[in-house]
Amino acid sequence: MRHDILAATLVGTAMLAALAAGAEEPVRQEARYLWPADYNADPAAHVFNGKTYVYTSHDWASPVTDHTDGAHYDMRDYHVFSIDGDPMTGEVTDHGVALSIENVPWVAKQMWATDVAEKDGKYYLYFSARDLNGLFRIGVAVADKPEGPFKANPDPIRGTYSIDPAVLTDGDDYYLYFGGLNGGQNQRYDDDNILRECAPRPVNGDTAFCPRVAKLTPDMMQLAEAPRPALILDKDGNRLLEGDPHRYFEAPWVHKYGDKYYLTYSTGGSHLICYAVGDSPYGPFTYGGEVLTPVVGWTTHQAIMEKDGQWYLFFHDSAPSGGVSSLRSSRVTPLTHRPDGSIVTIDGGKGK
Ligand code: FUB
Repeated sequence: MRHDILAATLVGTAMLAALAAGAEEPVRQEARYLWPADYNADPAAHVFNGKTYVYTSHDWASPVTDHTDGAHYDMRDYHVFSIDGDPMTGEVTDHGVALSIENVPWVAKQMWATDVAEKDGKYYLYFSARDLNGLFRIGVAVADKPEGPFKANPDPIRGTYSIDPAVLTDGDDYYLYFGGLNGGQNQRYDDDNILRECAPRPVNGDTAFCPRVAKLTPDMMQLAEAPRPALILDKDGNRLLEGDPHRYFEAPWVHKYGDKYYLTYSTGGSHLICYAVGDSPYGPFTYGGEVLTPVVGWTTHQAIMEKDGQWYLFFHDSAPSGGVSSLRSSRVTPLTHRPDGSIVTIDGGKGK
């Protein structure tokens, strides 16, 4: 069977199965590993010039064994891949290192998740890493081609903190989302963006943290405004609470479907990818459901993109490394929006 027909059949079958079983019943479907030769995580995927490009953190067997605050996620560079044609079957090319710690003077360690946006034929790679003070900041690097190489600015973007940048391109406007809890340090900044010297982690019943959003300046190099919380609300309009397995933890990603903005994110310890829907890039976003149930490994981190009329979910798991949480592998699988705008939940493969 041709792959596009196979994918369509899988999606159609998945949708029917989900509808028959109830909206939140996860469907099992094919998911392709993108780069079996090595470990790579936090995939950020976009179509540039008709081709799919995937930017990943590059996991490796670091000697760091301290798991406090995610120290074992000790990455030192990013890779860029392209996929010809159908992301589920097309040939994957590894274009090598997109950006290395050696070339970014402000970075001390831990190059965590990244994303890339295109504007006027230039490509801007946003990345999170710890600075010389141990604080996570977000930097930007520029290239003339999607495959790089990217040249980093000597300083991080002013006013940024925490981790996991993701950029939404909305017409002529570009919005930067970021923020992750615990090792990602978001709890050290309240909604006023001010760094606290000592900030307790939230406990059950506290108002849950939300990712941050700010418009980028026209040159893509700085924030055009102070970051604000992209609120995630329940159906009654209340902020989700710490202790809710669907509350925000890290990995924001926003895609536009029709005239709605879909914020997807990881829930951390409950190991879900969830979505929330809003009418503006700033939110508020109303909780919608689960996109992906737990994968093998502790983290997962997603990107969602459309190519040739089909939507795709990119994510990672630790199955190929036998469950080592800091040795992850990126995958892609079709994603389905139902006619009512809800998303069909995909089985992440961990089982009960
Ligand atoms: O890869 C390091 C961190 O783990 C990312 O920044 C998070 O999203 C999680 O995937």
